[in-house]
Amino acid sequence: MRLNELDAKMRCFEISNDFEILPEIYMIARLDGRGFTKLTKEIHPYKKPFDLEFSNLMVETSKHLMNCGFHILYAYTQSDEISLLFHKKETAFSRKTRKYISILAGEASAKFSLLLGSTGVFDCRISQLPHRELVMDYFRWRSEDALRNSLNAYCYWKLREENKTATQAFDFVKGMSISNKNEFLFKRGINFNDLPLWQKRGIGIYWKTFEKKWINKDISKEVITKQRELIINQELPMKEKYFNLLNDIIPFT
Ligand SMILES: Nc1nc2c(ncn2[C@@H]2O[C@H](COP(=O)(O)OP(=O)(O)OP(=O)(O)O)[C@@H](O)[C@H]2O)c(=O)[nH]1
Ligand SMILES: [Mg+2]
Repeated sequence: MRLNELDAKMRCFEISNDFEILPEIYMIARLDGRGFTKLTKEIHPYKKPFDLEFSNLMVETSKHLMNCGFHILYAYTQSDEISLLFHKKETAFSRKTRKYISILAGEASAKFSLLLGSTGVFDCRISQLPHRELVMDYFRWRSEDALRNSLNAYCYWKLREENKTATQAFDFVKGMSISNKNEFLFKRGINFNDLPLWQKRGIGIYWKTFEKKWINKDISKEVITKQRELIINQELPMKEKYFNLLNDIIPFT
């Protein structure tokens, strides 16, 4: 059998499950650290429940993903996860999910591992959202998940400091209302309202375009070009204000 015949014969086994996301559908990839409970405890002990150094690694990894060949409008990171919103008109790799999932998981794992100095692996999944309101719901979902996890994590680690076992602490937190959790922390000197916003709401990363003046020596004239830079927002707003921010970031066409 000639090579081109063998190629045709074998290729179909590789691509039979290829799936291309329909045009105009919003795509959001979410990457999540694999086994980061162990990594943040045993391999690289980080401060509990939040460590700025760990968060910075997640931000740097998110920035890298926004610069690795896709048209990504917005990255959102909290805990060990990163969500990436693609431009609606993204056409890279004919919108094949296997390409997005494998490349992003690979890029995130490689970048994070280099920054960390040991292995840190990410999985990746993609949500396909048919309209803009669902994109807003998606980011509200992750933001509210961050807030709930933050309150729970502060309570959990306080209880562990007070010599409760992991199961006792977990069950105790599960049985408390939100106001009881706030009160529980307040009695122990933590005002949850005063904690840094990035710990409660996560961090948003998006592009800002600005004009730069420079001298073009060839024509001896000042010229203005448009450039872009990444904004790291560690004080994301909530509710309507968050939707307004997202509306500014996501083009309507
Ligand atoms: N110490 C510390 N741990 C963190 C920090 N941010 C995230 N983590 C930990 O990262 C883990 C993220 O949770 P999960 O993704 O559910 O747990 P996982 O072990 O990664 O499990 P899989 O994702 O299913 O592989 C939690 O255990 C958090 O405690 C941090 O700033 N400091
Ligand atoms: Mg994880």
